[in-house]
This record gives sequence, structure tokens and C-alpha cells, in this order.
Amino acid sequence: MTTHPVMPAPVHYSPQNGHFELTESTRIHATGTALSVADHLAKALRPATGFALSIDESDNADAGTPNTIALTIGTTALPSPGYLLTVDESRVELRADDAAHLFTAVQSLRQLLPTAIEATTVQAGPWLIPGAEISDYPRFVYRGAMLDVARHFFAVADVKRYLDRMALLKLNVLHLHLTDDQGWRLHIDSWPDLTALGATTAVGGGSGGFYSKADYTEIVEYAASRFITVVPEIDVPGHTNAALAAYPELNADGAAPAPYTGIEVGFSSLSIDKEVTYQLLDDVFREVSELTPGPYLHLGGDESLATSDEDYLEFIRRATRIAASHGKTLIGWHEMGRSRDLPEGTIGQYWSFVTPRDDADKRVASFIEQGGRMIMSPADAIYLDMKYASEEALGLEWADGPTTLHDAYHWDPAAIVVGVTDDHILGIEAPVWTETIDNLRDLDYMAFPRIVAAAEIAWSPREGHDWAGFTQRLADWSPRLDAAHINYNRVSDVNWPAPADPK
Ligand code: TNX
Repeated sequence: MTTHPVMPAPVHYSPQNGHFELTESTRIHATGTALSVADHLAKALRPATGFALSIDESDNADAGTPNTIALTIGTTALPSPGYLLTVDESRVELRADDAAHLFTAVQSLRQLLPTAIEATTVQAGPWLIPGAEISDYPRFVYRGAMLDVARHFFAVADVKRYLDRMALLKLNVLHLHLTDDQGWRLHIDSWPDLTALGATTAVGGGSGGFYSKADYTEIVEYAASRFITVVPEIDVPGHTNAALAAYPELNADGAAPAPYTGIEVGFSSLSIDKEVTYQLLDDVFREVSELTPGPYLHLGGDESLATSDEDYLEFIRRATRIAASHGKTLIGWHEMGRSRDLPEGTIGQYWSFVTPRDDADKRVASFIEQGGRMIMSPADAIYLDMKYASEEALGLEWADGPTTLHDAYHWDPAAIVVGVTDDHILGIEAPVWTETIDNLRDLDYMAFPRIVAAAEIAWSPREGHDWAGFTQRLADWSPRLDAAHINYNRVSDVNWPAPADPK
């Protein structure tokens, strides 16, 4: 069993003799588009080391200068875009096919340093990096996490902390579930009451909240600086009580329902026959598309149990055309595959079980037949809002009871629907629905350590998956979470080291 300190497991890791010592006089070398990544590395290393770590951008820097960490963008000749990382006594070299993969190399380097590097205050060295040769590239291009900010609202600062955690694990897509029955969380200029009235509640009756356009842009830019794409979701036609409560005209009977603070699903629907519904969609999809630099717009489409079959198909036909007219590639939960009339290339997000139920496999086939690919999020394996164990206070249990770390690690995205293999799969995504979660500490607790399993399934080759090795590596790695003040669940299937002394 190979043990190494990098999560998710690299494709190839080979320890080498000796080590590189990061010192006061170590310099970082980078030019061109590698500079922003070098800057990120320096910022990550300065707080705990207290070193200046200046960035040398000179074009003609001697390639052999010692005591240097050199970042380069150039071909790696790996089977798909990735990075090479070598550490010897004199130099650390990071080379990647593009800036995004160079950034993932930086995450590996961070994890080769002593755990204390994650601290936010100056720590004692020495800062030794063990000799190593790593060549590494991801299995899937889409490595996502979803945060439901509708059931409970999460402030911009908390979303940024979650993005930091994602970056460490080489996750590169944040899907924001922005609207649901309990709240509409993004300001829309042309329909201001969506937030003025529709954002004032949350599950359990809390005060809610919403993102201004400036807030949303702040999230998008923070994500982009970490090579993370934001996917906004406007969930329609169901999951819309907050919008229906804000604008009576969106209701079939013209009467606004009361705000909703419970956790049932499947009772709300936009009026399918009224033209005002499609005016709303056009305005909302236009404004959201304008704010979102990434290529995707998620339309939800799940659990529309209050919409007849005929109405659902008519709605999806019109809504997807309107959304596509704003230039985005659409994503829908797998129910949207009921439609055989989707814009070509629409992506499906699978949320049924590791063993498909309720024709979910047919919905997947429908997306693929219509030229799309899949994001796999099987609820009984990767829904991070499921309880770890029945006696836990946080989480839900509907996906066949608790989801242990073992469950989170033991599934393969290409073994769920017969005939749906890596070529049809864009990637995987780990959602956190927030009916029972309303703060970052609890969010971390539900995510960690299962999100590490998700990251390994998204990134590392299937052949390398190994439960005994994973749990050993996780136990060795977990002090990093303590050092970074990230809360986590000490599930019983890992032989955790003793908890760090509380400071
Ligand atoms: C199902 S899966 C939902 C959400 C809930 C979640 C709770 C899916 C697309 N919808 O509305 O929040 O279960 O786990």
C-alpha cells in the first residue's frame, strides 16, 4: 500500500531521497499566466511561515537557480491535461498544461508541507518538503460541490470558506441552488419582489437573506481566482413557493400562497398556461446569464409533483428554449430527461440511487440520446446532507438511511447505468441540501470527511481506489483539517489519530 500525503490520490506518486527546505530566502519563479497561480501559492505559504517569498518574474531566470519553487505552463505530455511536480534538494518544479492544472499542482505541494502550513499564524519550522515525483491528471473535468442556499441562506464569507475547502480538494465547480420553496436568494432587477418578499424566510422560520448582484459577482470572482466555475440553479417549475408568494400573478389561481418554512417537497408549481411565467423566466435567465461567466445554467426541473405530465413537458420545452437563447449550456436534474425535446447537449444531473430506481436510468439514456452528458450525484452515496448515523442530530435519512464514509467511497459513476461510461459522464457532484444545516461549522461537519471520498472518485483513477489505503491516508491527513479549523465527523470506520489539543 502506498501512503502519501496528497488527497485526492495522485495518478503517480514516487517518493525520492532527500528534501527541499523552504526558507526565508526561497524565491518563487513564474512568468505570464503562471503568475497568478504563483501569487496564490505565496499567499498560501506566507501566514504560517512568516517568510516574504518574493515572486521573481524575470524571463531569463536561470533554470537551475537553487532554493527556487518554479511554476511553468507548458505541455506535460500526460494522457490528458494535468501537472508534474518534482521536489529535490535544490528545487521544486511545478509544470502544468494550463493555469487551472497548475493551481491543482499547488494544492498538492501544500499537502507535501508539514501540517502546520495550514495555520493562519506564524509557526515554528523547519519547512521540509519530502523529495517526490508526481504526475497527475483528473479522471473527470467536472468535479463539483453543490450548496443549497435556499433552505438556509449562507453569507458570502461562508461561501468563500467553502470554496477554499473545495480548492484544496481539486474540486472545480460550485453549483449554487439559489431558489426553492423557502427562499429566493439572488436579486433580479426586473422582478425585485423575488427577493424583497421571497427571501425573508428560511426553513424553520429564520430571517433568510439574499445575494445582491454585487455579492454574487464577489462569489463568482473569488471562485474564478481558484479556477472554480459557478453554476447557478434557478429551480423551475416546482420548488417555487417563494416566487409564487412574491408575485400572485404567477399562480394559476392568481392568489399568492403564504411563505413556506417546512421541509416538504413537490407541492408548488409556476402556472404553466400563463404567459407571465415565461416573461419571468426570460428576465431571470437573462439577468442570471449576464452575471455568470461560466458556460452553464441549471434549470432544476426536479420533483415537479404538482405539475401534470403534459404540463411538465410543455413547460420544459418552452423554458429550455428561453434559457438556451441566453447562450448557456443547460443542466437539469434527471427528471428533465422525460422530455425528448431538449436543446442539443443539455446535461443531466442524476440524483437517484447507486442502483437506479423509478426509471432514472431511462432519463439518463434520454439525455445521452439527445447529445448530452451526465453529472452523477447518486443520493445514497454522495448527498452530504444524509446523516452519518441514525443517532446523529444533523441530516436527513430518506436516501435509504445514513450514508457512512464507506458508502461515500464505494461507488463508481460508470457502474450506475448500464452502458453509461466515462465518455458519457462529464463528472460528479456532491450536493449539500440545507434543511438541517444553517452554519459553516455544521456544513463542514456534514461535508468532511465524505467530500474527500467524493473528490477522490472525481479525480483519481478507478483502479487506484482502495478502502484500506484511503482510510489510512485520511487518518494521516486529518490533522490538516484541525490546523485549518475545519470541523469534521470522526466516523467510526477510520482509525483517527487523537484529536488535536484545543487551543
Ligand atoms: C431531494 S434530489 C431534493 C431536494 C431536497 C433533498 C434533501 C433533488 C433534486 N431534490 O429538494 O432538499 O432531496 O436531501
